[in-house]
Amino acid sequence: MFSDKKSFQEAFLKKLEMTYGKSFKESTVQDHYHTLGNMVREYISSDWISTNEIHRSSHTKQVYYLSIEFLLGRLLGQNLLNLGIREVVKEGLSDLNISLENIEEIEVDAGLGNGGLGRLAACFLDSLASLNLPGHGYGIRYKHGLFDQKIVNGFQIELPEQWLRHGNSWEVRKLDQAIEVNFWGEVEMVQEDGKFSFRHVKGEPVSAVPYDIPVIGYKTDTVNTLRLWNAEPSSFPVHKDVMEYKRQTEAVSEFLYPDDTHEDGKILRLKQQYFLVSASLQSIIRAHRNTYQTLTNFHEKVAIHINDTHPVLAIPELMRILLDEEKMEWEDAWYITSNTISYTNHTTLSEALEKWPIDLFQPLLPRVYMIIEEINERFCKELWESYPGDWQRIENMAILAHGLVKMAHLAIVGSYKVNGVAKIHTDILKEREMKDFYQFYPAKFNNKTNGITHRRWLLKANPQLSSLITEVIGDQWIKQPHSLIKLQEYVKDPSFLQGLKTVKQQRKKLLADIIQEQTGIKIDSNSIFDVQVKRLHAYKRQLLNVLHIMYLYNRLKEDPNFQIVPRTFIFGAKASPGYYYAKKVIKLINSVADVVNHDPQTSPFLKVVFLENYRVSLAEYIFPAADVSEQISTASKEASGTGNMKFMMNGALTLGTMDGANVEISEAVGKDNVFIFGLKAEEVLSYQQNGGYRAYDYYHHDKRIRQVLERLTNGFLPDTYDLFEPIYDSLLMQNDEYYVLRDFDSYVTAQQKVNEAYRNENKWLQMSATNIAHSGFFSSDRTIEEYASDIWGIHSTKNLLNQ
Ligand code: DL6
Repeated sequence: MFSDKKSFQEAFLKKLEMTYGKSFKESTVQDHYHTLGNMVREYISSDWISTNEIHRSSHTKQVYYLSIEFLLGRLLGQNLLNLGIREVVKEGLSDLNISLENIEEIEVDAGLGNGGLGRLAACFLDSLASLNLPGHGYGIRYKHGLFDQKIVNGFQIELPEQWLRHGNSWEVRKLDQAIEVNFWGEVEMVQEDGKFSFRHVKGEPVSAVPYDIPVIGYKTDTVNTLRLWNAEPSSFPVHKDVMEYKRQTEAVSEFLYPDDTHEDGKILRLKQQYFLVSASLQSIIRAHRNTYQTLTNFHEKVAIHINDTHPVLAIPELMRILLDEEKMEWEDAWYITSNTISYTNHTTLSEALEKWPIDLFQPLLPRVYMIIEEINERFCKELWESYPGDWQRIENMAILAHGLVKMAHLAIVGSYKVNGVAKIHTDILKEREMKDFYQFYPAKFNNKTNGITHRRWLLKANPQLSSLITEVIGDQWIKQPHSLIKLQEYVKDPSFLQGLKTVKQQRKKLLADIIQEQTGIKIDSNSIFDVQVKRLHAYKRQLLNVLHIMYLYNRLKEDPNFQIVPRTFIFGAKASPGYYYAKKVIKLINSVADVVNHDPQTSPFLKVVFLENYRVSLAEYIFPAADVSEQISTASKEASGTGNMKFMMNGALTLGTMDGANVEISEAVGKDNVFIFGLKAEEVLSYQQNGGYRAYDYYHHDKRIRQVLERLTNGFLPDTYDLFEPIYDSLLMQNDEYYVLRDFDSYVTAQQKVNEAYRNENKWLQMSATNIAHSGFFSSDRTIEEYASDIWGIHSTKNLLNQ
């Protein structure tokens, strides 16, 4: 049906009529979207079946990526592109007077994630399928993804997200494969054949119903699966109050928790974690049993990766199944489990390291808790043998301590590999945060620097730049992103640079139009587009950016000789609804924008835009238009960052600290092609350890800082009264935990360098081209190849597919 535009048109019209019982004339864009979506899903169904069949029959090892978040964004455009049928569809629709772009635009993002961690999982799925690797995702089908953000009067307001409102063409409900997950209840000891074992009984069952979404590789026959679990009432409820039971059950997959750092210890969140893990493991084991009739080879045929600690209960749950259902001995079960599970750590922020109160944990998951107790006891015994008498060390490393279950400790003990997400992050884990564990298990620890799928973030998001690149070096880069390095030969080529300039200009105009439409603010598309888009968090230091804008404004007002290249500062960020400080910063950005944008003296040089509801589909318009990529976290705090990679790939220059993957970006392109500033990670860590930082000193000695901070609270920002006092206090009374004032001067200097560099257009374009040329390393294809060979031991099934 997609072989040529004629047969596509016929199939499209027929499908439209059959699905909606409407004539073409009566149909809506929504109808067109779903018709096309259904056609694509049907089109790939035979490849989907044969991929599964090949994985089964070839007995190839498979990886299952367990993640509480998958931030997919829109699927239609990417699927058409990966299948290589976008042009046929576009032409076919255009003959019917339908715009494919309009159809693509009405798709609501699948926003089942908060930020970096969830988007990484989505990039990994694309790379696994595109590299023909047998790898599948398991997650939760939240009814409401991350909240929709509205900005009202400069404040963030949250609205429930509704991605399923019009149905979802991509998923297939598989009721016949539903699984029961049990909560609460008790543990019973049973004797069988003279052996004692345990059983979880009298639990409250929740039915986990799988919804499968095809993951289509780029121009290959591989179609992997993302399986999302929906929580529904079981057919065998034990609850007396049926309505209450239904409500409690459905609540499990109702909402994505809107916080990527603070864990607030809600029982529903723990329920979600166990729901994901138990349903996934039971389903993986069922498939394995069907193929092999035994679980003794489980670890040889299955790798299970846990994305952060949220799915760490996979460890005791696998043990439970092997012990209680398979009746294995502890040692055998532990051998299989600890050779199946691997774990990625995504943060060193202590508030983000999950710890669950035992009081809350044990009643909800009694048998799982018992198993954790046993794992802990055996682990502590091992520690005692290695470090006899070193009680302090054992207490620090224990899984259960001070009334808490320490999820990261459980993850390290039960996994065969543990990785960080950028070189500096892994080093910090090894040398500081997880030092004791690294000493005990040196071989487990490894680094896997994050990556992003260049097929979404370049090929799809920036077709103009993609065509230019292909004109110059051919299209090999799409399958082999490291070959982008061939562009290095052209970084001084005038016609390539001219092309780059034209593309950037086009994309800036497009974003300027979107900004005007969404905010009413008219921006100069010749100004420098300086962008910071990411979750709002104190450590990411949007505050440093906004204080610098206030400083620029003051200079422009006071110093007639002060000149800058016109600059548009663009922000996009959601704050967790309960994160008081972060919400204040959003209001501050908007208040500063109000003053700056309405001042006729400064507005030709300075504009500030806050784009509401930052999400994947909006990001696809932002990255291609950026000149400057703000990556200004306090060094040591950002594990990797992935936005930094998306900007670089689209030719923006990084203005950043030596943190996360900025370090590797800077090494790849060389110091002359990035703007680095601020404290180094060692300096931050040394301040933290030894003290010696006094924010007041910077306030007293730097007039610029004084003036800017005073303006936070002295009425300069209209109608804000004492609104920003908490921000002022965080910097001075609470001694500036994230070293904003400490890095202020160095940031101002780096910004001046940006300003000067931009004046030399040719030089800037060369820097931009150099960044694109070196961005291939940051493709998730490279990352996934490393995971596949160093951690999972899985191989491409390309040859099998072609047989
Ligand atoms: O690894 C993906 C992404 C990193 O790029 C970010 O630097 C890091 O902050 C983020 N971590 C989280 C973890 N939050 N918790 N827990 O989102 O992971």
